[in-house]
Amino acid sequence: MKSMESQSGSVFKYLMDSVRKNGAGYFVLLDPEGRYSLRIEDVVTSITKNGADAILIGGSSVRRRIFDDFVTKVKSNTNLPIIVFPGNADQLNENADAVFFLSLVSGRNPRYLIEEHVKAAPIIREMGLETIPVGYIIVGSGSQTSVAVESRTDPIDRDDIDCAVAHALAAKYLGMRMIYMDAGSGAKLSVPEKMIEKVKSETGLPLIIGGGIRSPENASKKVEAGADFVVTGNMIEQDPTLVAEFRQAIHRKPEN
Ligand code: 1GP
Repeated sequence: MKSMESQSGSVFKYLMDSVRKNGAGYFVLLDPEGRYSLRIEDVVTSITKNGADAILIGGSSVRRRIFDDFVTKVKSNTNLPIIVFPGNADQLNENADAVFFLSLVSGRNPRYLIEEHVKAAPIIREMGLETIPVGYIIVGSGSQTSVAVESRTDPIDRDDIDCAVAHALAAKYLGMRMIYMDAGSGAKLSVPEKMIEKVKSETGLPLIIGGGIRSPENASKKVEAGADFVVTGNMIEQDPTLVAEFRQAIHRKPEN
């Protein structure tokens, strides 16, 4: 079991400090079942060298053994914080530094609103993992994505900004500390800037944006609209050296 210090919010504090320092933070998502252009050890070394702020690990349906082996490999090749972005309660590992305790608030599937959480809670306590409560909102992206299929939920209409705001506010009032709006891995269309602007201004919560972000320019637009963190997955699977360009586009000094 980890020390009490690791349970008191040190990863969350690190994330907020990096936003204060750089204007916004950059997460790389690694899927244990991803198709990488290099050995995973080399991918992780490159991500670390090129300066992402944290590594997220997760996938819609990864099994426990594959997940555990993958986290162990990533951990032994980086000093960046590793945050679990779990598809289910099997995706937990004590080598991680924190877990996004996600509630899929855009859906109406009890499994992802509370059931997996009840399964995961005693395991998380035993591992001593820091939990970061996150309201997870899937946004329509022009075609079906695996997260919508796996979770058996409908995404929020990408033009319905009021609906996104209502869901994000509900997550805030339930006590969640961050909002993650995700168009889904490999999405054709990323989360619209107008939706980002409004959700950020109406909730004031730290906002993570991911799904279908294929260029540093697009990542930069998300930050200008109000994203505190941008996530890329697929692009880095294909070419980990792109981390440096994405980081430069996302990191910017705050005005004061
Ligand atoms: C998916 O937001 C992440 O949950 C990352 O998406 O793989 O499209 O970058 P991409």
